[in-house]
Amino acid sequence: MALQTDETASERGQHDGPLSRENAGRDSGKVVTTINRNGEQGQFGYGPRTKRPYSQEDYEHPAAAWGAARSVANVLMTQREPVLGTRAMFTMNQENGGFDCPGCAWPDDQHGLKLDLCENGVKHTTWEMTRKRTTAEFFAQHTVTELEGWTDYALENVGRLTQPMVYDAETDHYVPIEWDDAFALVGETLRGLDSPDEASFYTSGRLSNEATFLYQLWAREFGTNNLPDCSNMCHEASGRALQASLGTGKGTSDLEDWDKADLIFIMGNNAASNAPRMLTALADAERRGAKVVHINPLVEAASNGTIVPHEIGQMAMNKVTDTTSMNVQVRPGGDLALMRGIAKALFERLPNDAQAIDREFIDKHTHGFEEYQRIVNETSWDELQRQTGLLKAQILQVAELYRNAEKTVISWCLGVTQHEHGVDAVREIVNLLLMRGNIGREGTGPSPVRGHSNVQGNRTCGIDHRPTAEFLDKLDDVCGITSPREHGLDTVTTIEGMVEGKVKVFVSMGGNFVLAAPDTELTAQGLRNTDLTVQVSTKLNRSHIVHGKNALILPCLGRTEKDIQKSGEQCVSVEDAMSMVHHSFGMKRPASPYLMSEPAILSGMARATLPNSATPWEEYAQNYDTIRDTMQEVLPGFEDFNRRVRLPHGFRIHQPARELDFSKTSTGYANFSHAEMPDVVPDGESLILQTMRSHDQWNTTIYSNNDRYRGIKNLRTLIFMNPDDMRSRGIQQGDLVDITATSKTGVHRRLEKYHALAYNLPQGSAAGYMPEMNVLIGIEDYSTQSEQPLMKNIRVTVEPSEAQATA
Ligand SMILES: Nc1nc2c(c(=O)[nH]1)N[C@H]1C(S)=C(S)[C@@H](COP(=O)(O)OP(=O)(O)OC[C@H]3O[C@@H](n4cnc5c(=O)[nH]c(N)nc54)[C@H](O)[C@@H]3O)O[C@H]1N2
Ligand SMILES: Nc1nc2c(c(=O)[nH]1)N[C@H]1C(S)=C(S)[C@@H](COP(=O)(O)OP(=O)(O)OC[C@H]3O[C@@H](n4cnc5c(=O)[nH]c(N)nc54)[C@H](O)[C@@H]3O)O[C@H]1N2
Ligand SMILES: [Mo]
Repeated sequence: MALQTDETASERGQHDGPLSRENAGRDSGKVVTTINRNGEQGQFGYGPRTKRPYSQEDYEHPAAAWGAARSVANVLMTQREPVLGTRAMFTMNQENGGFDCPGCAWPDDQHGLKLDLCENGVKHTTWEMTRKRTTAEFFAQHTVTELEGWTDYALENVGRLTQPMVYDAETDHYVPIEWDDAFALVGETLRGLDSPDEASFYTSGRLSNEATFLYQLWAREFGTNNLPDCSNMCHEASGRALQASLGTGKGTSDLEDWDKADLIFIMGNNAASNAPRMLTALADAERRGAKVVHINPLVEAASNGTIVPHEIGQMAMNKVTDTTSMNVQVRPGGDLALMRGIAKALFERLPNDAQAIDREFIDKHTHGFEEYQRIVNETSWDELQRQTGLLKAQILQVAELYRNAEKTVISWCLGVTQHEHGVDAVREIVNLLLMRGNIGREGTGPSPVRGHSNVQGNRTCGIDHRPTAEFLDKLDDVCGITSPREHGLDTVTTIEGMVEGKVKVFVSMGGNFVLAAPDTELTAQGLRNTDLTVQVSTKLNRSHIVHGKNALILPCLGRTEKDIQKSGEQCVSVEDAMSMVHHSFGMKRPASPYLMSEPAILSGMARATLPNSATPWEEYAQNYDTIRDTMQEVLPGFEDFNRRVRLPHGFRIHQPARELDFSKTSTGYANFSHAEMPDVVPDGESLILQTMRSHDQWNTTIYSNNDRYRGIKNLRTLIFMNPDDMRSRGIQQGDLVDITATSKTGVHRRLEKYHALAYNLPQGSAAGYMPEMNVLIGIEDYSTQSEQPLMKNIRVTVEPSEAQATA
């Protein structure tokens, strides 16, 4: 098969040297801040560099149609993996073996009959399985300073990392290092610290349960709870809210519940791009007459109808299945008010409709209902309309659907959590569910849509900078260690700690911290300030280029690859967004013979750090069954782990709240919350900017500059604006604009020369892409409820650029 791509070398951005205005083409967005050492300005779109013109058109096709197949084919081609990529599609997410899709955390279909694949899962998998390689020769050819000028697309596109590398300051090159020497460097540096709290251990949500357990064990045996993770930027708010309301950090619904619900809310989630396999559930829902309500300032593609990916026949006939009943374009941050409005409508019906709420459920299982009812009744419709940006009639319409549904599932994602009042908003969602007893029954429940494929398992298995005493006691008891009791650093405080010189070692299991975190410039400064950065990764990324005084790149096996240790072939396990734990077997030959598995790397680093440790680190790495034997002693719900993980669908972790056992809350009942309604209406001048993903990206990994479902080609340096907001600022379609963010403490941060594009979103709001726009998010801009950075709520002003581009 011919391996051709339609991109040129210059578009790959590999050979065109440092970014300059001349070679930026139309993609002319510029940050005023810089993360490069030489102080040179100019980070543009993080995707491939292109001179092609951009375009925007209305996207009217259903989600997951033939465009999806084409888009998959493009990635397969550019990654030179057409054959294996296709085969991978058929071994992913299968009940009898195969590997867990390393993409999102949406659960596998329980019936085991459907080939439930998705475009973005295939892209994600192919990106990992690429034939391209980042070799020692590559690093010998390019200094780190030179690589600073490459786009992020170009960095990852060099291919899979192949051997451990260490930074050599004298030559400004990464040079090869033996694994044992790398471990020794980690061990020596950590042992040389004045306190274990001078190290911070980050996790991106891909790490398997087994590796996760070893990671937190290493950190705690060493003596710190500094375990920041991507959850700190993602669903921290959900965890805290659900814990306070229900005594569990997770949703209680599973896919069966989605299959039985007669009403589903999708709040703040771009499902067609970010949880594409959800489209199957939505199409099924529509077919059986269930209602689906999309609550989002944008009308996202999942609400436009879908062609269900596994229904090949339908796909061939281009047969569209509807996926929506209603779109509710709430104002950013207005979700709490909307939930309250629905509750108010139900209360107002009570005199004539006693069944509007479930009195019996409320009396038997909940606490704090009267106070909640009082607060809701006291909130005026005027204020509810103002805060939601909706008309009372629209709210009543949603309330009507909710009243008439027997069984409701409410799901949400980052549009709800990445706000100042994210915790209150999630608790308000739970209030609404409790009112009608929509929990602990089939077809009901809260259902946060998690992000990374194992981000939920990471928390379950101990990644938590605020661990409970109960967990630590058990860990200490079983593992014979003495864990520290003080809470550790999260993402935001780790950045602050690095900048202040208090955090001197930064270890990262996966991820791309410098781009994923807020305040890019400060985060970069922090990382550069450390004595050592350790990146365990599969692909080259910006966090290898923005590094500490010493720096290690430790390449690991990906989830698709065979993992052979002393006791034979190993499997790992993951937990999906609905608490199902199942195993994952790699099937492919490793990208390089020098790669080590994540458990083996962790074991090596731990041994070098803790020479007198009684923990059987070596045995753990040789046979993961022994890790699981220990885990089942420590983690509730993991009894008989080794047997149950090998069952065809794995097992569901027992969850008391799902059985209406709320004994883990402060009152022993499900708690209604009584939050004050926040004022989320922007003043006339500012807009509330949200940062989101395009269709063709996985967090900081950008596959292309297209965002198909939003009709965008060849452009990431854009800001979507309401046409009225453009008009009142004298901005025409496509004009270059400067964006100035004002942080909570009044600090300004700026992005220049972004293209303003008209889009259907509420007046006063705007949208653009992460991670480019992270430079606008100040370190001080985090929620006081969850410490989550305000990634969906940046106060900005937008004005025409002084000099319009001459592109
Ligand atoms: N293909 C692909 N899949 C992914 C990822 C990826 O990058 N690519 N990332 C994974 C990860 S880690 C995560 S956490 C998830 C993220 O999944 P999403 O939450 O879908 O991620 P975003 O792209 O940030 O989209 C946020 C959505 O919230 C909406 N929104 C913004 N503000 C508000 C608001 O105030 N209220 C409401 N109701 N809606 C709002 C936006 O319009 C947008 O639709 O996806 C996971 N899956
Ligand atoms: N402005 C803004 N910022 C955001 C968000 C937002 O919505 N807006 N979303 C936030 C969210 S929800 C998240 S989850 C974070 C994401 O933050 P991260 O999880 O830190 O970032 P990723 O881009 O997912 O990480 C990609 C890198 O992971 C490595 N990798 C891939 N597979 C593996 C593997 O199997 N093992 C190992 N060891 N490494 C691997 C590769 O080297 C790749 O370059 O970003 C956050 N940042
Ligand atoms: Mo996430």
